[in-house]
Amino acid sequence: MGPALPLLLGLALVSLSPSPIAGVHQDEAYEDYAYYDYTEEPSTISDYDLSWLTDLFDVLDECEPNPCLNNGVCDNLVEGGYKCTCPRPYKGKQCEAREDPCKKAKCGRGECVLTDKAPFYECVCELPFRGPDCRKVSRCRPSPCLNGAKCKRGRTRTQFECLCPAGYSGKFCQVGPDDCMVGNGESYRGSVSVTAEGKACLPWNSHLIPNAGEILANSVDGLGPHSYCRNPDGESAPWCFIRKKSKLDWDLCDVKTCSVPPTVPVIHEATDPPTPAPSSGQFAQCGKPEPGRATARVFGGSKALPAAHPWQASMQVRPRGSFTPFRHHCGGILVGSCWVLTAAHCINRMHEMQVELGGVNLDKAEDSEQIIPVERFIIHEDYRETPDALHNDVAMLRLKGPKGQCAKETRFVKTACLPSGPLPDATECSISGWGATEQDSYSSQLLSAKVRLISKDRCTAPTVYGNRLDDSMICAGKMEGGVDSCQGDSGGPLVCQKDGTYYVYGVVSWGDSCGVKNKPGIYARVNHFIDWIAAKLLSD
Ligand code: 4AZ
Repeated sequence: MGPALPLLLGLALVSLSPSPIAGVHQDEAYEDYAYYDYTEEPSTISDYDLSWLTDLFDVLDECEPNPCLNNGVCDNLVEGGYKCTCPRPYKGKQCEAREDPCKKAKCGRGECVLTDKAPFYECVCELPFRGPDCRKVSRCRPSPCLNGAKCKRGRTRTQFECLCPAGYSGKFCQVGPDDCMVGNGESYRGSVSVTAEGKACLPWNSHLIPNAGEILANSVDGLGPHSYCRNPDGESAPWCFIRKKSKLDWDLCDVKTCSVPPTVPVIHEATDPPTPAPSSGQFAQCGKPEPGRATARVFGGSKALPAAHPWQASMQVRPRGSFTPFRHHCGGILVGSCWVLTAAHCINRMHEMQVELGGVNLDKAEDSEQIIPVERFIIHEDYRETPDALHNDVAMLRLKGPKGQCAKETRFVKTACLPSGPLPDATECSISGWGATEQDSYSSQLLSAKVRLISKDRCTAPTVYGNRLDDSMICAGKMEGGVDSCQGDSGGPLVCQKDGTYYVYGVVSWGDSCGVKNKPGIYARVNHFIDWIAAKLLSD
């Protein structure tokens, strides 16, 4: 059974819909009212009990709380619903998206990057090209060489070279003798800006990087309007995005390892004291990734940054009774300190299970990760697998530990909130997992993508899934294909943001193939299972 909110919204819709026979209904309502009026006539208008009217307006105020993001201004529409007026450069129903002025900009021999001020873009020229559209050529005037390097003109019109002083390197001699990294370079803030193969790094605010606008708005993890190599996601070394045959790709950079301990202490983020779990068995907060990091995700290049999906679990298995290493099998979603929501089809009674929380790289032991054995599982009583579909594909994993004290709440490990009602079709949500990509059967790095909720009508069209769907399922993805969940992502989250909080809206379940046109991903519809999930959470 669904929660109360869908019912409320249903009522609101009924009261809102302009009916062709509205006049008749109004007359009837008036007659009722007139009769009541006659028997108990109030002395003044203020004596009428108008609370029903204010109640009605309460229900109808779709701008409370403000659904518009990024300082958008909300207006209720007469015909129902709301409209957000978005400040530039934001757009979309809820001002959630950013316009891409780079689509129209002409940057010649340069890269179009997003900026904070109108016209919200600029061209970063590939020197010696210069000017607002990178079409002028000027090699050494002014000199692009840094650290006292001399600029030397080459034979052709565009050739130049920076002659670096001893100890300096890089095309512009920007890499100094102390430019080095410690460990895997997570704290590296130096100036190397080419990959190990010598490819020029794209600026982190390049419009080619799907989340460039958000990276720009939250200059965290050393990312910002520059093209230096960084390691925000636990890679083996600093890396950067590059252009490869006009497509976005990424590669590691060759940064020197420091030979002496750096003078500035390296702060290890994972040593944050964990917030004590409250006795209710729930974490202090749900659905809030680390401030500033929530939006600092890198998609498209498809890498997800640490702490951006802190409810993401890797469900790992090995044959029961064996001592072979655990391997990633499915995704999961942390919904309580001791409870992970996953897909029923991920569970095999012959498997011993554990979950890994707080990590992004499955091939590496990370300081931020927590590995917890699974004590028991509960498969939904109505779970059914047919050749056509997976019905009621949800299960709960009870982690090992005393009530409320299994996973510890840290900046890398947090619960997702459970939704309290439906979200509109076309809401932008995100999926994440270590599942199959176009290239590989599994990804060692956590990947993430944006998808949209797809209406039941569109998804049950004969060319899509026809009558194979039931109320336990929801469709999300892109009808045109390309962005989707896949094998190995099953059991993982489809989360949607509302007023800055993330709600788990779906559990990756099934679909015809992956990323194919007209075959979006099918997710177990969490709204349909709220009572079932809550009962398990409260049971223990
Ligand atoms: C799977 O096999 C699977 N494209 C998961 C998700 C989707 C397809 C298959 C959706 O686990």
